[in-house]
Amino acid sequence: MRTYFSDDNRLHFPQAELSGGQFVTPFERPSRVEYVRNRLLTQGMTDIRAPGPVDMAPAQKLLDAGFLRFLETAYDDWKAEGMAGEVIAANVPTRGMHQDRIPENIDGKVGYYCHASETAITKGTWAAAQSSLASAQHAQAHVAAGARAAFALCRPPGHHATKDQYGGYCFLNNAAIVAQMMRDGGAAKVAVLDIDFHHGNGTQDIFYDRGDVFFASLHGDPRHGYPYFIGYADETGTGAGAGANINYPMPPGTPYSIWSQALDDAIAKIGAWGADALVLSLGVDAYKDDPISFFKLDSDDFTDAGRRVGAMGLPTVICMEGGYAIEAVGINTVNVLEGFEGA
Ligand code: 7XA
Ligand code: ZN
Repeated sequence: MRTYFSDDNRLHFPQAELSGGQFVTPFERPSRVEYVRNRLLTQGMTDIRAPGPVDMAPAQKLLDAGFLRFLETAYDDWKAEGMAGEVIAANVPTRGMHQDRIPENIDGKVGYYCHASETAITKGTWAAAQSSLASAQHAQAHVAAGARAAFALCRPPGHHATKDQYGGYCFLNNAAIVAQMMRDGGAAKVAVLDIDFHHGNGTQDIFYDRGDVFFASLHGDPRHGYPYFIGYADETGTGAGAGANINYPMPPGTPYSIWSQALDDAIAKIGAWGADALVLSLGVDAYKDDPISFFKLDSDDFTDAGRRVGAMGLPTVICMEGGYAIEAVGINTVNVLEGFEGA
């Protein structure tokens, strides 16, 4: 399986993440994807290519124009206002406040466009987010040209980014944009299967009212884990999208024996729905030693999960999402790819 990967991911590496009331080195850091790249090479998956240029047109079609402009200019606007540090949201519109008025002040704008303040924007964030999207787009082009599957080693990840909000380390929703590109390329029905530990709220947001893209997410129960306010089982889609969204929230300590039942159910539902192409949002933070998650999957389980997804037989673009047990991230990610290829 071919991998697309951009060194420009390194342009995004905030000094700090607000976690547990402290500023710590971000869990989402460049070494994560270096471990994946090294593991790919160790395992002989050496077809790793730099993506060509990003195409922003599909993002512009799918996402809010003001949000894209914001992401592009936020850091410069922040600095122009005399802010000393990186861009961090401190004031957000909560219950009882206006949800639809966008402040002119950059501090206010950041609060409007951000849903989680752990995620900082740096000078290089926009370029890195675009390079991440470029990897996903070129993986999609490779599949459109006839490959069974391709792996986009995206960083920063994307599945928490909505039409008009960033957060959870995500800025541009790579998986959603690629799903739209598959639709535009001729696939009648596209499914996004999200096996990252965290609910793919951004992908759900983007397709919630659409009947042509099915979204399934396996994740930590939002009563116990980020993103906390979305990801419940009763969120099933609306309008034309009614019935095309399915969530599998699971409790702390969930082992593979339970998790894999949810995976099988999601796979069966995607099959019954009639998807003819698949995007896999691949996070490996369901791993037992992940520092910010609470499932109990072991490394071998990821191989088995990959096998089950590969057995779906669909043209598939695999986009990297989360995973923070740094040294195991490479093993677990490549295990999924190997399982997929061995199906
Ligand atoms: O899939 N998403 C992630 O792995 C990022 C989760 C961010 C959690 C931060 C909570 N403050
Ligand atoms: Zn995650």
